[in-house]
Parts: sequence; structure tokens; C-alpha cells
Amino acid sequence: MKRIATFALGTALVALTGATAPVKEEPRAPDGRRFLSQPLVTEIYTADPSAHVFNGKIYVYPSHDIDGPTPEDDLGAHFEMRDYRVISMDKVGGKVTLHPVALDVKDVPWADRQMWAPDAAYKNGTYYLYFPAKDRQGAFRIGVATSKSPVGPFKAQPQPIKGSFSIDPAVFTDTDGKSYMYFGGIWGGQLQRNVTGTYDPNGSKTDLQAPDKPALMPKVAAMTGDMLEFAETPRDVVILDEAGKPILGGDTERRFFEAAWMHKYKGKYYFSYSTGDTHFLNYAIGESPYGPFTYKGHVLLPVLGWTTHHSIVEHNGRWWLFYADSQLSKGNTRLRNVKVTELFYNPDGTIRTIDPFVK
Ligand code: FUB
Repeated sequence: MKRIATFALGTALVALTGATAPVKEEPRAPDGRRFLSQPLVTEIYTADPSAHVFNGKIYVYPSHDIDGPTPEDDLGAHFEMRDYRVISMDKVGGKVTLHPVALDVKDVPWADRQMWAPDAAYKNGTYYLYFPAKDRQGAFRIGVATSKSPVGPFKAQPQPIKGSFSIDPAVFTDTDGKSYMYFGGIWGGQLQRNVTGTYDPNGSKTDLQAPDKPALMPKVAAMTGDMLEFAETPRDVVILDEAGKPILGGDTERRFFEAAWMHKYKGKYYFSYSTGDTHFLNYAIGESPYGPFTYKGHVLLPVLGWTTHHSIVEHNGRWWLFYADSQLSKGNTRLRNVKVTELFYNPDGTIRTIDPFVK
């Protein structure tokens, strides 16, 4: 509403004063559609926003997209991010602050490249930044770094989390204080190259190539009390269809691809994720942080760009979806920007699907 009012006011002023000052055009997608919300920061490209409320303020932990030289491919080699910067705001709609570099790949002893979607957590006076990166063998591992400040700088542990693999960590702390890491991603996220628990560089490039079999599922593991390691061997996050059967590999509009997120609403556990090549954000509901989770529908319809990745967080009694699209770069899939919009529940606890464009 505020955005539309600004454009309208600009037009009215020019009409009244006869001034010829250029009126800002409302940004639109190449096909003419109007965006539901605007980028949170424009100074740099950002994606994969993991939002948390710490001390009453919103902190967003995004990927920092850069325009590297590597050509685009199905395994995401063109996502060559090298560092993280945190975004903060007192409230949605308030002033947005982009903080300095919180962690650089050169300061992570085990990591070689591709600092992909991170997440953060807080416990006993310490902030934890969780991040995937490729090691020198080209295998994705998940690392952790700590700081006394939510915006860093963070100091990385010398080794990745033992037994970690694949991408997109999301750490959820339950109301009983226990924390869990959800993670995984197929194709470039290498979940299909870790089916035995050991990285197989010659494993399938994309998924299991078995459309009639249960899809590869994301993983979950409880964290140790110091938040630095897995307390158990990661297990499958099972996503079931309405008949109680695991979602199949060929069910590409519903199966898990990447971007795990967990939130709790009215005592139920909501596992949400991206479907990657079909471009939806979906969700499934369960009774325990371990699942199983029953598929419920779309959180978000496809955005401008190839991928989106999100987080869902409550602040001041309202629920917010942080997501990303490629508005600033006019659709360049490797240069994304994070956004936020309000999320609403139906009386039965299902989520009202969000269209990232205004009708
Ligand atoms: O940003 C790099 C990768 O692209 C993320 O890890 C995925 O979730 C996808 O957004």
C-alpha cells in the first residue's frame, strides 16, 4: 500500500507543480506483473534469508550473491558466494541495516568455496552461524561459527560438524529448549551423493532417478548441548501424502528439493521447503520435530528467478515469510534479493498460499 501511495504521490506532485522531475516507475517483472513486496536491501545481492528474533529485533542471515565467472549449470556451480553479511531491523517496515562481513570463506580452515544458505541460533549468550560450503574434495559439509554478537564477526570451528553433508542447514529450537538441525538438498546440494552416509563423487548428478520410489528426504539431527555437533546420526524427515504414503521422486511439484525450514504454530510442527526445479515453497505438518510430516500445500507460488528459499518467523504477534527473487537483476538467477511479506493461517491451521505478484 505504502509503495503504491509513493508512486501516486509522485505523479500528483508533478501534475500540481508542472515539474518535470522524473517520476519513479513502479518496478515490474519482464512480463509486466507487479511485485508483492520490494527488496530489503539494494546495496548488494542477497538470497536464502533465515530470519530470527533475538532480543526483540529481527536478524536475517542471507547468502551474499556475487557475479562470478563460472557459467550456470544444473548443479549451481555459478553460486560462488564467499562471505556472509547480516541484515537487521527493529520491525518489518522499519529501518533496515546491512552489517559488515560476518564470516569470510578465507577464515574457515576447512572450506574451499560456495558459501551457500546459512542459518543462525542463540544459546546461553552465544550466537551460532551454521553454513554449508564445499571442502577441498568438492563435497558440501556444514560448518558452525560463533560470536557474542548476532551480527558477528563469527569465528569458525576448525572442522565441519562431524557426520554433516549436503546443504541448507536450518536450526530450530523447540519450546523445551532442545535444538535440531534440518538440512539437505538434491542436485547441486549432493543429497543423492550421500545416500550411504559417505560422499560419493561419482553418485547421480541430480536425484535418485527413480520417479516411482520415495523421493530423497531431507535430514534432521538433534544438536549437542553446546550446539556445535550432532547428538545423533541424522535421520530422514519423512514427508507423506494425504494417503500416508511417502511423496515419490517423480512428484516434482511436491517432493523436497532444498531450503528446509521448521517453525511451530499452535503446538504443531510445520516443515517447509523448496521444490527447486518446479519453483514452489511447500509445507507439511507433523506432531513431533522428527515428523513424519503430512503434505499440506504451497506457501509461495513461483517468483521471478529460478530458485527461492525462505524462513517463517513470528514477530510482535504477526507471522512473516522472508523469501527471495531476482527483481533487482531483472531475472538473473544468480543475483537475487531478499524480501518479506506477511503470512496468514486459516482457522484450521493451514497456511494461505502467497502469490509473489499482485493481481
Ligand atoms: O544460494 C545457493 C543455493 O541456492 C542455496 O543453498 C539453495 O537453497 C538455493 O537457494
